Amino acid sequence: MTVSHSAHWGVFRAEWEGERLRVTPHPDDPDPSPVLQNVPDAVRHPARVARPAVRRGWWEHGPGPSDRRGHEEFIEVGWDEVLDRLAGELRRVHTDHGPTAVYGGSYGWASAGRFHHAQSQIHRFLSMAGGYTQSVNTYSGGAAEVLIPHVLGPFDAVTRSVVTWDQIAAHTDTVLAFGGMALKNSQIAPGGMSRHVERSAMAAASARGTRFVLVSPLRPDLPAAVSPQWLAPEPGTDAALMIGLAHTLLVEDLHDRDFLRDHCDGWEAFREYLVSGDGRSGDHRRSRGRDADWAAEICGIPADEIRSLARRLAAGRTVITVAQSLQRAEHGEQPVWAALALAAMLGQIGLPGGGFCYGLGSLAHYGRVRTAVPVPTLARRPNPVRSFIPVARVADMLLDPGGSYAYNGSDLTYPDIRLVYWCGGNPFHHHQDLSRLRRALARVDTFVVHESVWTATARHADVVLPATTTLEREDIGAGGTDALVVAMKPVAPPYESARDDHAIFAELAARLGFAERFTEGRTPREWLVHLWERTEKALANKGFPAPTFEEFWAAGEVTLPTGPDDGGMLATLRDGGRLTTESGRVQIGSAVIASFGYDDCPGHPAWIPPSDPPSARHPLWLVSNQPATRLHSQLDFGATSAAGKVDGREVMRIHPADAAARGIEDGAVVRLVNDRGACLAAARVTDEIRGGVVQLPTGAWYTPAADDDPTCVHGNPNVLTRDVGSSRLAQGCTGQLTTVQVEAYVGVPPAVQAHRPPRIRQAE
Ligand SMILES: Nc1nc2c(c(=O)[nH]1)N[C@H]1C(S)=C(S)[C@@H](COP(=O)(O)OP(=O)(O)OC[C@H]3O[C@@H](n4cnc5c(=O)[nH]c(N)nc54)[C@H](O)[C@@H]3O)O[C@H]1N2
Ligand SMILES: Nc1nc2c(c(=O)[nH]1)N[C@H]1C(S)=C(S)[C@@H](COP(=O)(O)OP(=O)(O)OC[C@H]3O[C@@H](n4cnc5c(=O)[nH]c(N)nc54)[C@H](O)[C@@H]3O)O[C@H]1N2
Ligand SMILES: [Mo]
Repeated sequence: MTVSHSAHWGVFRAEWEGERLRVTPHPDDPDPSPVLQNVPDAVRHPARVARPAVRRGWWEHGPGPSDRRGHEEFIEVGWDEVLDRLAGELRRVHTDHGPTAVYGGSYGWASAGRFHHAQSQIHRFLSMAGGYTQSVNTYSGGAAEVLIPHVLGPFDAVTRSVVTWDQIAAHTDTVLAFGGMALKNSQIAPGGMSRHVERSAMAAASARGTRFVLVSPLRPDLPAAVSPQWLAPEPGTDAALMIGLAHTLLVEDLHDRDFLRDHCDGWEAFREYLVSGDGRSGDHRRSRGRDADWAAEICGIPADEIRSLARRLAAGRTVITVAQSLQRAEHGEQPVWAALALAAMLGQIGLPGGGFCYGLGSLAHYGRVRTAVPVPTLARRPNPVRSFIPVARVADMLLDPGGSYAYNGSDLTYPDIRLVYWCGGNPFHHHQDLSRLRRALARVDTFVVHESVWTATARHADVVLPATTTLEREDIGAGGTDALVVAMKPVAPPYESARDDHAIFAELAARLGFAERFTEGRTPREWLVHLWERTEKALANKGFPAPTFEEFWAAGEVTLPTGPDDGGMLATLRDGGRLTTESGRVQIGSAVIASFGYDDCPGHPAWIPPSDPPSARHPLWLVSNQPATRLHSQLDFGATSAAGKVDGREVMRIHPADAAARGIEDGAVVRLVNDRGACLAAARVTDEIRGGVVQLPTGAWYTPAADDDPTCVHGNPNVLTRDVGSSRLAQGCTGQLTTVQVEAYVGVPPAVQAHRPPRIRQAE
């Protein structure tokens, strides 16, 4: 039997051919993702967690700090035993330390499917259990999520559904893409995507005459088919390049004075910054300001190229887009804000196919119109306690209870965490400086993880509860910008004794006395019917055909109507509409941000040099970007992901000159090292990367060489990245860039055994 299913990388059909699961893309998908072919291995891979497992020390000696996490063997125990112990531990922590001592940040992408969505389940459970310390913002856009509401408007409203692919194909003359719009990235959309349109939209625009300018250290960040102009500035210097472009627009009188006067606020402060002292000369009056020559010195793009690019931007309909990667870095707020200022100077914000975009092409959700009715989702419950951290500050919190830090104009204090509960995420994938994360997690009393597979996070836990995958349960797949809603049907029974996250939480809720509130007396199927009803009612209210759940389920999918492609809230700005910012206009400067007094995020876009630039010891920039062959760490053992490795090791790209200087040959094993750690990788020598930069994607499961050697033999770049916030404004993740040395590996490289379970013993 063929069933329909949805994953973050696409909608697909699955059916068994003997022992092998055959997975084929949705027939209407014009550009399906190769990541789909990781799925067949997910059902019965040896990396699956088969039974509840507990760290021996925790089971035998009880909760408490331990540096044995990640080193000790596990004991398999029965479901009832482990749930009894865990319920007791939750009760103990609540009674002795209060609800804020539980960290349910639990950040992570989990899987498609709206009801069994792991984040929704854990947050519902922990809210009902009395509350918890939660996380705010994401690793994806942490800096932009705080900045953009100050300077433009609500993050979702002004980033999604404003400039669409259709508009670009029809109207845009120049697309200036900082960080590119890599097709590898737009394979992905949370909840699922039935039609990947980016490749064809870019091709259609290019065929009409749109010119694409790629600003990135990596040439593949825009498809070669659109013949982009490739500018490769030094990583982390985009804000300087943008300021140089802005200076040219100003001094050549190419800026839109009317737009700046009518729709912007704070222009004067930025203008003054452009023309005033640049730090090169002590004499303020002799300075030419932050002009193209100033920018060229910082970013490495010749000044005449900067000037001619500025002229081109002003010569037609231009859209400026900033990939999320630029803000996942120290001072990551600045390139986003500077790009907005540049777009404001061009005066095209709110025009079709023009103005400013955040993240276009970095996820398939951007650049599309939304569905006209809400898709089914499990509603969030309010957390009864107010305790939160910006998500990427997790290790700081665990290492420094009671410590204070600044965030978005407030001074906050880290809570004292005793129990960490993770469900649907992988901090040993997403967090920076993994040795530090290990030390941080050693300090808590109890670390609980629900996982389907033995990730490094599961291996570092005290209690590992085996979760089903979407392939083993029914659910509704929907994203909100893709019109298709998918009836996700199981293709396999639960693996060994795995259970649904919902079922695990329901069992714990029963032990803690709130089962009825948690389940509301519904079976999972009844929940699906309940979630569908909201969409069904919204369809009926708007006069659209409104299939019942039974009709939807029998059909396997339903196509929802979509909203108009009208430019959203930025288009209304031009007709006198007001934004939700402090002045109601675009904030080129912000008195509010200035009032916070942060020198790492002043009151207007600025160039702030990195605090850890390349040095004699660590001369290379490391770009650790999203992997082309999988979503983050998910299904790293799958066929597509495995095919991208060499002898099971992740591939690092390096420029021929940098390779030759180090005696590194294509395919050789290399060691990347800095003060935080080291990892191995396989070298790919290519001139598609800027000199002085190496690139190693995220997602290889962290695999330490030995108990006493944290070198990752598999190629996880987060052993190297720095665990610091973007600035005091947003405290966002800065994992994208760091500096390293790279050397040829001498000797026989250790074999990679990343996807094996840890040592597990049956309980006596
Ligand atoms: N150096 C560096 N680091 C980065 C980034 C970077 O650019 N550079 N990017 C960052 C970004 S943008 C992001 S979004 C994060 C991503 O970080 P994560 O979202 O944490 O990464 P995933 O690998 O998607 O982790 C999801 C985990 O959930 C598990 N899972 C899937 N479905 C279920 C389920 O139904 N139930 C349960 N219990 N578990 C499930 C999967 O097996 C997997 O281990 O990484 C960040 N880290
Ligand atoms: N295949 C695949 N696609 C994904 C994901 C995945 O795991 N796999 N993850 C998804 C998620 S959660 C997110 S948030 C998005 C993230 O979207 P992004 O953050 O935009 O994606 P990245 O691939 O990390 O970075 C994009 C490109 O930016 C370039 N870059 C890095 N540093 C700089 C710099 O300083 N300046 C300039 N100009 N360019 C720079 C790099 O060459 C990199 O390839 O991707 C999504 N798409
Ligand atoms: Mo992300």
